[in-house]
Amino acid sequence: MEVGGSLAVANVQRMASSLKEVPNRYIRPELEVDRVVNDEHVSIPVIDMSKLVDGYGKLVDGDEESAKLLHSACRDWGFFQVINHGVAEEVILNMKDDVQEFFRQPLQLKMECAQLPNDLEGYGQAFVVSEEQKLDWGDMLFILTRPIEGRKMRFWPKVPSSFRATLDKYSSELEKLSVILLSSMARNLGLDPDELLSSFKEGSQSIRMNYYPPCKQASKVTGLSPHSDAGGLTLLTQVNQVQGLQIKKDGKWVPVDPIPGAFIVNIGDIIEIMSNGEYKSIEHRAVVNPEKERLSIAAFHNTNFNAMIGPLPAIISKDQKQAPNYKTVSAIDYIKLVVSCKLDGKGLVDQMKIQREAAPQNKST
Ligand SMILES: O=C(O)CCC(=O)C(=O)O
Repeated sequence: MEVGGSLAVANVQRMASSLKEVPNRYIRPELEVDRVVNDEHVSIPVIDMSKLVDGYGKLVDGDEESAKLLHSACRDWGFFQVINHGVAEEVILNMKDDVQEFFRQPLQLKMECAQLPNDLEGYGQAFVVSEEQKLDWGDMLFILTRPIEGRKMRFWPKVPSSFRATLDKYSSELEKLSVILLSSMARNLGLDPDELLSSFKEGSQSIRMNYYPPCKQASKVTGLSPHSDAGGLTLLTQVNQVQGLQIKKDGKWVPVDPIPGAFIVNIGDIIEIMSNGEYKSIEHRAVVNPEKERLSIAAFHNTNFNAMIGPLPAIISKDQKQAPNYKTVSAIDYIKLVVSCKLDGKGLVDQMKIQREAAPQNKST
């Protein structure tokens, strides 16, 4: 299925290794006015998954406190960290090692996995839709990992030799975790888990491995532009100890400090739309370090290609007073919309919102 691609731009890792001055296309004047909270007390909620599921990954009843914490994390933050999530440490460490090794290779070898025109997968940069657009200070390797029959192995690195098996294992473990999280969320939304999960059954999963080189003018560039994730649920791992993720909370940028071994989870636009706005996707961005490289791995869990993206009928009928706040479109049309947009805050969700005329005011005579 062809859904469109990204315009080709320079490789940032190579440029960074030889550059004296950052090209103007990477300089972001808006960063001068952005407010960043450097308050240690602002931290995203932490969810202990061992309180929500049993040793077999089945949801347990009873721990109201933890269920409520997850509900408020999804409703009020859109971002949280999960600990005791059941994904073996070895699976995460292997993934981190292999991703680091991939980016360490000479450009020529990495280019064996390069993006092609009209395709988002592969090694390169995404979301470049015009020659005038400002660019991000980073490269990425983007791979569709599920459904398995949709995999395009030409984009899967052969070096290091363990890469393909490592990514396959990581993909299946994160898929299982995402189903558990989605089931808990469905329950918190007053749904039968299947009312949400049916759209994600045999859904797609894609994994983006981000590489942000150090930049002497780090305060003037952006690693990844502010955006909310277009998909359902994202599970993020920071590969090395270099902090860089920031989320927008009450109009200010808040740095997120990852807990070692935890996943950072965020609600994507699809869950915002399906929950009719009860849960919110949150704008986030990646900043760059002046001295050290930074790497992250984001796993996006999306619906299957037959799903309809819109407020879930079960949510609307649960509360007859609720009108749908978002349009409903096919998953394919939704993907086309995503690919045609540059990363731009919550622009995509705004396009899906139903605009209502303000009710006419009663005129007193
Ligand atoms: O690098 C990060 O911490 C954020 C990555 C991210 O937001 C993404 O890949 O969509």
